[in-house]
Amino acid sequence: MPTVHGAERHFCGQVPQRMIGSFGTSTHFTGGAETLFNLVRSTRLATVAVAAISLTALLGGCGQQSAAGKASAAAPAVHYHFYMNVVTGGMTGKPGWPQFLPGNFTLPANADVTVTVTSFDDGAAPVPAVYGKVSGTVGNAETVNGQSVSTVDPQQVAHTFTVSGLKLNVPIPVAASAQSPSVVTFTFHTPKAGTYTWQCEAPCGSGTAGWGGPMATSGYMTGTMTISNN
Ligand SMILES: [Cu+2]
Repeated sequence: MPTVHGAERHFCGQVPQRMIGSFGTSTHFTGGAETLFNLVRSTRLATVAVAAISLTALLGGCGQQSAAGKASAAAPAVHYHFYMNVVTGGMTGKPGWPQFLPGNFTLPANADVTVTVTSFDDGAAPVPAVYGKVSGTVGNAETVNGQSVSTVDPQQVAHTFTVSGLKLNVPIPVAASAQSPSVVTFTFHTPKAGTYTWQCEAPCGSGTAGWGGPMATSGYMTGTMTISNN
């Protein structure tokens, strides 16, 4: 039995690729207040984009079934793409405070979302082996600089994007250098609407165990992933 959400995702064969939360070419991240402002603004735009898509589905209906016929039936579901950066404290002027940008964000419910994380951090924060394993993504895999992998050497992990409530774990390896970021891409199916806490499980913060500072501060190495129906 098709669900309401399943039906809404097809949009009658319209553009299958929607870009939300697109933060542009992250390899040229410059840091500073202006960039941070743009990121916040983009997050807001992402929410608007999701709302617009739902409205299109609502208003557009699914007419012309016979004309579209087979093409309509075969049209891929709307596929979202979400972009995050991991920047170092040196880049934001807050040494010792690496940060996911954005750290608090909204994604559509019950959707396939491809996430690209571009990490500029060239420092390792070794993790227990379990956090070197990719889980909860399509195929339990991620790509690292274009290459599909199911694990990352725990000693070479810089950060993880982990949502324990969803059994989602995405290790992010150290960047070759600050000028040559690690680009990690994964696809996951978002759950029903709600709020989910994500946490970096690599002790990249302050204090003797590395779990202080950014690791314990929302918007840095932990945050809220809001899953929304519109
Ligand atoms: Cu981290």
